[in-house]
Amino acid sequence: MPPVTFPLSWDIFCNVIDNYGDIGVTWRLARQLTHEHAQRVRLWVDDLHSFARLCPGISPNLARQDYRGIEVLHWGEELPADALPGDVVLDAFGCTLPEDFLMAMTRCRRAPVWINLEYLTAEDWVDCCHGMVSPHQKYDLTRHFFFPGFSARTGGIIAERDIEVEARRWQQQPELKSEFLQSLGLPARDPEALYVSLFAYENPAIGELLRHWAAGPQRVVCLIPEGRILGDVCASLTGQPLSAGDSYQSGALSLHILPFSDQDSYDRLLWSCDVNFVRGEDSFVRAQLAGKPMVWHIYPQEDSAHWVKLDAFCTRYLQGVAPEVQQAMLALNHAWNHGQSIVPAWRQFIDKRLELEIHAAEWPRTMLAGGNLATRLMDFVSAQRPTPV
Ligand code: TRH
Repeated sequence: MPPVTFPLSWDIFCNVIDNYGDIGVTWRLARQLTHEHAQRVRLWVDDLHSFARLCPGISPNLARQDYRGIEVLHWGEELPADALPGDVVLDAFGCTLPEDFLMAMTRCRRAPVWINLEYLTAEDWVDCCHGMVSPHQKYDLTRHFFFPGFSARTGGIIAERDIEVEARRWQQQPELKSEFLQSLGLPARDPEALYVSLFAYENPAIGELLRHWAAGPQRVVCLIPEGRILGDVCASLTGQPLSAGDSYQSGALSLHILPFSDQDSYDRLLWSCDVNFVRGEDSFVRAQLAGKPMVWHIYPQEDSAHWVKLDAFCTRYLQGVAPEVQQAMLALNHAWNHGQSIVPAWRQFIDKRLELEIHAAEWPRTMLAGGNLATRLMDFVSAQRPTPV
């Protein structure tokens, strides 16, 4: 199918459930469709305050604003009267489209391509479910399920066209890393230290890990963006509350609390570290794109479905890697997600750091072999809507 060569108009709907993953992914997609595929994007977001945290240029109190070529609308109770659906309507992560908007979709001369963007998983079943359709029960509309994933038969992984090149360029220039750290008010990079970024949910294992790092002998610089792990961090140190700008030194450990930054700066943080602890969905993908060893705090689900997802990812990620290296990665990810027995698992992981580094540096190419998510989405839309109206 030839690629779409004309700009389509897109409506992307994002309901921020909690945390930053939903808005993180939709904002990234909106940017990519606009800047790399010349599409016209309207992004509807129900919580602009969360949005503004990872994109400080957004004004949380405006009903409508243009930012970096994207029209951002506050998705409130009532839709603006002139909200006519675009050529493509995408609801992210199963959010429910407003009834008025659905009705407006039925009135379009040509029904919009309607896509539900699902959460990312490495499980095999997505190969069969990607692209499935579901007719609307009430209206003459068809919804398509678009599953991100790691295989050629899925919707792929969200990643900007040049992200690998940018990350490598950054990592090959130690002075860029040092300048970046200094821009955060931190000392220039210590070439002897291990740099660890740590973005995670609450986790009782953090105290044990910090004490282990403090005991040395390896110097560790631990950089923690403000977030849910801070309570456990401060409980395990002095008990005093911690906030952005605070630092703590104990033995071989230097710990710094960073302000929550915009997405691009967060990438630079990941590119500047040797090991990245990440969580959820989007930071998990960014750590893979950074090409460095990583530890994933998966978003916990009530029915424990996250364990299956964690293992499915590890199996896919570690294909072709020596068994003892696989074991090291698996053990640390399990220990971190269980919130216990972290030190033996950390030791094992660090022991295999070189092998894990080599693998992590190769992984982005494997993962993006069939094209990134935005490219596959454009192809998908082309297939549904091959000619301009
Ligand atoms: O915030 P999260 O825990 O989001 C989660 C997951 O998406 C999960 O799948 C979903 O079900 C749940 O929310 C509701 O983690 P995630 O996905 O990594 O999103 C964090 C976003 O914040 C990501 O886009 C990176 C960005 N970020 C910054 O921009 N600056 C920062 O300083 C940090 C730490 C993160």
